Parts: sequence; C-alpha cells; structure tokens
Amino acid sequence: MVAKDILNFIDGEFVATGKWFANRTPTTNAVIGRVAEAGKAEVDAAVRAARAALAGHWGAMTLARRVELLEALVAEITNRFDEFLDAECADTGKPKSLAAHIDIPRGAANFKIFADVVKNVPSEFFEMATPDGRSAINYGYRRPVGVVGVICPWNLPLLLMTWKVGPALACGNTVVVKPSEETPRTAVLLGEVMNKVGIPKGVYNVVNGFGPNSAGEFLTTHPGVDALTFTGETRTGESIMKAAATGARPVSLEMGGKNAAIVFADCDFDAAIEGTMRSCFANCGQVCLGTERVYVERPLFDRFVAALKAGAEALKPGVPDDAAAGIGPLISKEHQSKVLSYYKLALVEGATLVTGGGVPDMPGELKDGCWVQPTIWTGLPETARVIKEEVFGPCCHVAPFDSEDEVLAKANDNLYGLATSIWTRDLSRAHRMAQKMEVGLAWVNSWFLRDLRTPFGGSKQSGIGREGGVHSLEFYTELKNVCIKL
Ligand code: NAD
Ligand code: 6OD
Repeated sequence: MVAKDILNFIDGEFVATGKWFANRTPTTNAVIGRVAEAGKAEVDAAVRAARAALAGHWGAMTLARRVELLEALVAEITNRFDEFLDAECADTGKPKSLAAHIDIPRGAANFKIFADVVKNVPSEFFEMATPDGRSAINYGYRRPVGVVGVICPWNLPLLLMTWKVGPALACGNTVVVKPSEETPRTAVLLGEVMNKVGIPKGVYNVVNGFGPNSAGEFLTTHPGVDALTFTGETRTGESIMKAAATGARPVSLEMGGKNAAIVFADCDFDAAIEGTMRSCFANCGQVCLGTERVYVERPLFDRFVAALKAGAEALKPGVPDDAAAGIGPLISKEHQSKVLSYYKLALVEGATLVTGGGVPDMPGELKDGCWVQPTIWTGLPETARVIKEEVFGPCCHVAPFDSEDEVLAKANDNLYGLATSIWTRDLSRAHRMAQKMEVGLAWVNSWFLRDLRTPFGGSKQSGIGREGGVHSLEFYTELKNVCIKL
C-alpha cells in the first residue's frame, strides 16, 4: 500500500506544510495522493539542519562508522525492496519487472559502491628538495564540500537520486534533496530508512515541490548550500548554473541527450537488435542514455528496420503488475503531449512511419493514462528537428550509411554529447569509432552496461563534470594540499 500523503523530510522528521499538490499515477492519470510543497521556510529549515549535522555528529564521525551506516542503508533498502518497488511504480507507472531489475537494486548499489570507494581510495604524495638542502613532503587531504543540494528528475527517481546522495554521504557531506514533483515517493521513503539505520538527523533532507518559484529555486539560490548536483534537462541545468554563480559554487550537471547508435553490417545481428530495442524503448524511452538516432550500414538496413519494427510491435503496454508488460506509460499527460507533438512533427518533416506514431488503445480507466506507441521512422533529412532535439519518448529514426566518415559526421552533428552504442565485430573499428565520437560514454556491443567505478557524464550540452568511482570525489570533496617542511 503506497502512502497517500507525501511529506517533506527535514532534520529527521516528516513535515507537512499548508500547501499540497496532487500526486498522479501515469497509468490512469488518477490522483493517488498529495504532496506537501516546501516553501522558503521549509527549504531554509532543511539547509540549516544539514549545516548543523555537518557541524555536529556527522562531521565528527569516523570514516569507518560512516561506511558501516552506508552498508546498513544498503541492507535496509534491500529489506524494504517491495515498498520501494511499489512506491517507484506508483509514481512512474513503469513495469515492476524493469524497476525490480534496475531502479531499486541500483538504489542500494549506489551506496555500496561509494562506501567501498571512500574506504579504499589512496591520497597523492610528493617529496621535494628545499633550497636549504633539506626537504618537504606534500600530501593531498580530502574534506567534504559541505551541504550539497541534489536536484533530481523523474525518469529513474531512486537510482538517479542515490547516484548523487551515495557519494555525497560517503564523502562526509550532508544533503538536501529536491525530487521531481512527479516522483517524490522513494526519496521520502528513504527518509524512513535513514532514521531506521541511525543516520544522524539533518544528514539527509528532502524538500518537495517544483522548480521556479518553488522548492527547486529556493534550494538552488539558498546561500547555505555549498554545491549543487543536478540531473535533468539542459535548459534547467543552465538555470541551476546561473543560480550557482552566486557564491561561485561548484556544479555537477547531468543533462539531456540525443544519442546515436551505429550499427555496422558485420555486427552480431541479434545482439544489436536486442540492445537497440532496449536503448530505444526501455523505460518508455525515458532514459537520458537512450537511442533516438540509429544509423545502420546500408547492406543491413532493411533487415534491421524490419526486425526493430517487429520488436517494437511486440512490446505489450501494461500496468506495473502485469508481468507480460513490455512498456509502461510516459510520466505525465504533459510529457505525453510533448512526445505526441514530435510524432506529428516527424510526419510534417517528411518521415516515413515504420510503426507506431500514436496512442495505443487501452482498456477502461487506462484510457486516461499517459500511453504512447513505440515509434520508428525512416527518411528524415539530418536537418529535421526530430533528428536534432531530444524527444525523451519511445521513438527512433533509422537511417542508412555507407562509410565510417559519413556516419561519424552525422552522429556527431548534434549539440548534445552524452552516449553512443557501436555495434561491430571489427575491434579496430570499434576503438576508432569510440574514440572519435563526441560523447562522455561510448558502449561497444552493449548499452547501459554500468560499472559504477567508471567515469559517467556528458560532453557538449549533455553535462559538466564526471561522477562515478573516484571521479565523484572530485565533486563531493575539496582536495587540500598539506605541505610539511622537514
Ligand atoms: P527537468 O529539468 O524538467 O527537472 C529536473 C529537476 O529540476 C526537477 O526536480 C525539477 O523540479 C527541477 N527544476 C526545474 N526547474 C528548476 C529551476 N529553475 N531551479 C531548480 N530546480 C528546477 O528534467 P526532467 O523532465 O525531470 O527529466 C528529464 C530530462 O532529464 C531529460 O532531458 C533527460 O535527458 C535528462 N536526464 C539526464 C540524465 C543524465 O545523466 N545526463 C539522467 C536522467 C535524465
Ligand atoms: O547509471 C547511472 O549511473 C546513471 N546516472 C544513469 C542515467 C540514466 C539516465 O536516464
């Protein structure tokens, strides 16, 4: 049973406010709860609590104890797996089979990996000769950056929130989290887990609300926040960067994408289809790393399009509990309208519709949900808006290519630079292509295969900074040099 009232979590307490907004479930668009919107006062209270925790028990805690607490968090999320699963699926409508495999396990794993990193990371050391014939030693010492504001999107709510909160806490920071207004449940539920395992109050805080003139803006402009980490749209990231300029505060930005998959004729065909199906349609296409542009070497083009079409048409839309569901709804009616407007635009821009293009016929109350059909186009010019702009829905355009140079030029001709998937059996070509693609993440013969020790982030307008493994330490700690004359 998921909660009807979703409160803020401030200083270890669940806090209501005088202002509520509706929590809807995307399968039917029905209101299933209400969310207490944090105003300036609640955001201020959360930031103060976070500062106090930093100055108190949490700041003074040994690394070994912090690591123990993070490991206890992992165990408790795992204990309450089904509650997290229900909460995430109520908010997003995604199939439980997907969330049970990706969202919730990664929600726990994000604490484990960074507990391991901080336990094991070495520091640099240099010895130098001094002019008086003696010497000095230098070592790097990391301390927490302070109170971190964590602004989250709705597509993988727990996974993407803990991807920031895990390293932030592991490094000894405190956080104020602003979940997406669409998906507040798992962030608030995590508050219960924090209390249960004994994370000191004030270390983890959650404020609910929207962006401009609401909790998001109040948090990012609060002078008590030392650093801002954000996942979401590039335009929002720009606003957050502007807010962070006041006080010259550091930002880590993980933003939009318009990712290309490149399929060579020598690929393992079945693997390429399986991977491209997931990269185009998993999570109803709402994955920043997802593929919306597929380039296929000409000899394979017709066969590839036919197989992708068959795969897309076999995806059964269904509710989270439906074990046969291959695809859930989009997140909201607003997002459904946006995606459908691109479906229309594609035809105006001259696309050939291979499959989809509309709303599936759903029974009963599901008719009011945020469903769209998985959609494939061919035939668009590279200048089309549908080729250039992020749709963030279950759709892709497939185009043929004849040479590496041609496909590289096309794939790189975009303002975004997040991820790519290259499908080939030719190892030299795989390396060549991966090196020349203007992206932060290049997969070869795979997609969304994640080793959490590796650098994660986007180039161009897809992001600023890298997180993951030791790279997260660059953002969540201040590295100080200590120089000792001997
Ligand atoms: P969004 O930018 O609309 O919202 C993200 C968060 O920012 C929400 O919590 C929202 O309330 C808040 N927000 C909005 N305006 C704000 C403001 N002015 N000040 C402070 N906070 C503000 O993004 P979304 O629609 O939730 O998520 C989808 C987008 O996220 C897509 O573009 C997708 O590519 C991107 N994304 C990127 C990554 C990545 O790792 N690069 C991961 C997931 C999603
Ligand atoms: O796997 C991750 O760590 C990560 N940040 C995934 C982002 C997915 C975007 O929708």
